[in-house]
Formats: sequence, C-alpha cells, structure tokens
Amino acid sequence: MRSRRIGLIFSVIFLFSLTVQAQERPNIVLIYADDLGYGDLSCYGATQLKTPNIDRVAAEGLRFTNAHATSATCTPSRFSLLTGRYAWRQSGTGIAPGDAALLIPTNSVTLPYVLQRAGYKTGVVGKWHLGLGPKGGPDWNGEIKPGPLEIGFNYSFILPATGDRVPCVYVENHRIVGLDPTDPIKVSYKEPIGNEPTGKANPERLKMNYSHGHDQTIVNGVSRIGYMSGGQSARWVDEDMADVLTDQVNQFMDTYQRTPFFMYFSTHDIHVPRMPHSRFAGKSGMGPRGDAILQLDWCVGAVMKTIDRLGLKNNTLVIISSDNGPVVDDGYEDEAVAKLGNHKPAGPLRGGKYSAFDGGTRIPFIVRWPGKVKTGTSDALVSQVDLLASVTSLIGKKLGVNVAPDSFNMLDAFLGNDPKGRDYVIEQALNNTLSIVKGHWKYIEPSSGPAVQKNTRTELGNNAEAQLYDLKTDLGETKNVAAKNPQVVSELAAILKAEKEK
Ligand code: NG6
Ligand code: CA
Repeated sequence: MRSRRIGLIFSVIFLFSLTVQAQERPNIVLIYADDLGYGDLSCYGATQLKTPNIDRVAAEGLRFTNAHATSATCTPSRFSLLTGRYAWRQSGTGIAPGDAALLIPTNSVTLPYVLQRAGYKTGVVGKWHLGLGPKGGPDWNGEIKPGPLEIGFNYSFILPATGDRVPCVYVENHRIVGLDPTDPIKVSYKEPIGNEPTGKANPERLKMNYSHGHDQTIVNGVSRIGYMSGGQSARWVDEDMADVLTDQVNQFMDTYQRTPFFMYFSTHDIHVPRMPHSRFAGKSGMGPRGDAILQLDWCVGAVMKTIDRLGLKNNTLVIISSDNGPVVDDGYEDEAVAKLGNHKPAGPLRGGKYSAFDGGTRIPFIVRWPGKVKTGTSDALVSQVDLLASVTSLIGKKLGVNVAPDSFNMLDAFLGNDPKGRDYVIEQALNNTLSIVKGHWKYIEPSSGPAVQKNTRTELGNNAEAQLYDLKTDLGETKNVAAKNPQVVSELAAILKAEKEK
C-alpha cells in the first residue's frame, strides 16, 4: 500500500516535471525566406500585394522593426545564424558555389547541435548553401557528407546550394533523391561537361531568359550557374518546389509531434529563378517576384495549419525572417523590374541585397509563441546571430566559453520584455564592407568597392570616405553626417576595429 502511494507520488512528480519541461522546451519552427525585403510583406507596409498568412502570425506575435541578418548575402548570413559567429571572421564564407565543401567545421557548437543535445529532433528542409562534403567537394553519386547531419541535424532534405546553381537535385540526408545509378551525375563550375544544352548556346530552349550570368546548363527550361550532366531522373521541377518542401516540413512535424522538434524551413522563395506553381503564377499582378511572395505566404499558411492540426500552437515558437534584403533583377528576365509598380521591396530603407545600406541586412523578423511572446511591434536591436545564445538560454542550457562569440542572449528582447536589445550590431555587405549600427547611428567603413552594382542596379553603399547616418531622422541613409560628428565616427570606427581584432 505504502509503496503504491510512493509510486503515485513519483508519477505525479514525473508528470509535473514533464509538463514543466514541455513548457520550457517549445518546438521551434524557423521559416527562413530567401531575399525577402523589409517592405515585401503587407504587415511591413506593402500595399500592392497581401500576405495574410504571415500577417496573421505577426498579429499573434511580435514584429521587429530593427532586426538584422548579419550579411547582405545568403551564405554568410546562414553561417552566422547556425554558428553564432560573424561569417567575416572565417575566410571563404562568401556566396558559395554549388560544389563547395562544407563551410561549418563539424566540431562546431551549432544551433541544431545545442537543441539535439537537449533532446530535440532537428531537421532542415530547403536551401542549404553552406557547402557539402570534404575539401574538394562532395561525391554526388555516393554518400554526400559531411553536411547537415554532421553539424547537428537529425534529418535533412535540401537544395545543395541555391535554385539557380547546379546540381538541380534534392539531397535527402546523405543521398541525392531519385538518382538512377546508371545515369550518374557530374557537376563542374569550370567547364561544360557532356553535351547538355546551355543558356548561352541554346537560348531557344529557355522558358525564361537570363539577364546576367545564369547562362550555363539548362535544367527544366532554365539556365543556371554551373554545369551538370546526368541525373535526369533526380532533377527538380522548379514549379513544384514550394509544394515538395512544404510537404517535407509537414511530414517532419507529424513524425516528431511528441518530441520537441526544431525545424529550419529554409524556403527557396523568393530567390531566382522565380518559377511559382501555376496556382500562384500571374496572381500578384507584379510578375513572378510578386507571385513568389504569394507562394511563400501560402507555405507559411500550410505550416501553421499543420501546427494547429497537431495541437502544437501554444507549444511552438515560430520565427519568420529572411537571409538578406531584396533584389529585383537578380539575373533573369522575369518582369520583376517592369511590373514593380510602386512597390518598395526594401520599404523605407536604402539599398538591398548585396548592400552596406540597411536595405541589405535589416529584414522582416516575426516571433510568435502564444502566451509567451508579447504581441505587437518591437524596436529592439537584434540580430539573427543571437538566436543560438537566446535559444540555449530558453532551454535552460549554457554555452561554453568562446563558443558562438558573436551570439548574445537576447531572449528578453525576443519574448518582448526588453525594448532595447543589443548595444550594437555589425553588418556585412557583398564585398565585405562592414557597418555598425549603434543606437540611432549607422557607420559604414570607408571602402574601395563600387558604389553601384550595375546588373542588379543596387546601391552598394561603398564610399572611399567614412559614412555616418542618423537613422532616427534619416532612416533612408540619405545624408552623410560624418563630417559634422567626428567623435561619433571615431567611436564607432574604434568599436569596429576592436571587433575585427577579436
Ligand atoms: C550571385 C548571382 C545571383 C544570386 C547570388 C546569390 C550572378 C550574376 N548572380 O552571384 O543570381 O544567385 O549570387 O544569392 O550569378 S544568395 O541569396 O544565395 O546570396
Ligand atoms: Ca539570399
């Protein structure tokens, strides 16, 4: 009798601790869009198109106005997001070719690794773009590793690089999906292989012309960056990609609904080539770029529906953001320029993808966790590099010394309890020009890089002189006030110098 009572007490304690644990260990779903600008969503002020599903998440959560990707391009932003370290601290972390080796050392303490160690099931679906395989690149026809599974993910279903780079195949865990061994795949970023048609030689075969770059192997009527041959049965169909990826995300959440899980859904949208499904094609009136935003919004809605169906809404922390700012013509003639109308992809910000101006790195950032994250908007200064330290703190763990040195615990800001956030944040442009935002000041270091990228018509923000902008009165970075504020310039330049020397 006595032992039964003790048993009961233990079960109650055990159940109690399970509930407490469940509260402290929410599922985490990070939806990371590609090239989505600060002004591209209706909840961030866009009026020419509507993004009702993302807007709903924002209305139920917290919408940040001063959140930053660490870089104005993909690879370094993702490197920082997963490692808690600014990418410019490690050479070779610029935009990666599709046959690059894995850029994150396999002994790194990464965001998925921390969660995996704490009992989470961790998955990545979508764009990877952080390299795969050992030095020299992966063995596409064999086991493709190291990759996501070697840095903390339990499951991966990825595009090796980007939608516009070969190889145009999905990789599930260590293997290309649907590869026929009698039709092996070959990839080269140096010279054509086999006799596959290219955009340059066979423009008559294209569904959509390239505007700059992107004139190499044609896959699914679209010419890409890089050459590939073989692997016919494994090649993706761009128009189906959003459905294929969303399906993988939903299956993962279904499978692991009873364990805490972390899903990094790295969408292909709205990167080029913009080839939305026929359900979305022509629907925005803004050409494929606008249609891809509608498709992205649909993906978010579909994932939220699954979270609701599984009864996980209150125990799931949802984050929606983007890896860098917007670009209109990124290499294909997809009518993005002609049909832009009055839409401002970067909203009130100057520049865009590739740029040192804030349009390059200040991005949409939405956090929802019903009952835990306050609702409304937050002007706190936060960076995606902070997610690692903040999530570690959320689940009650500690990072070792020197681990994730640039990641700060901003949990209070992410929950909506701290309106201020970081003291300062560093931003990296395409050609590695660094900027620093501190309070209302933005300093861009002198740089010999070009002022404008001609093909994309992006103002890169490079200038041989130091630039200082007062973001409080001049969010659009139009008036360089460096000459009037020499002491602010030297203070910020000194912080940047010290950061570089760390
Ligand atoms: C550029 C590509 C651009 C895009 C970008 C990477 C050309 C001319 N331009 O080099 O189309 O692929 O790299 O984008 O090739 S990112 O979002 O993955 O950083
Ligand atoms: Ca990107």
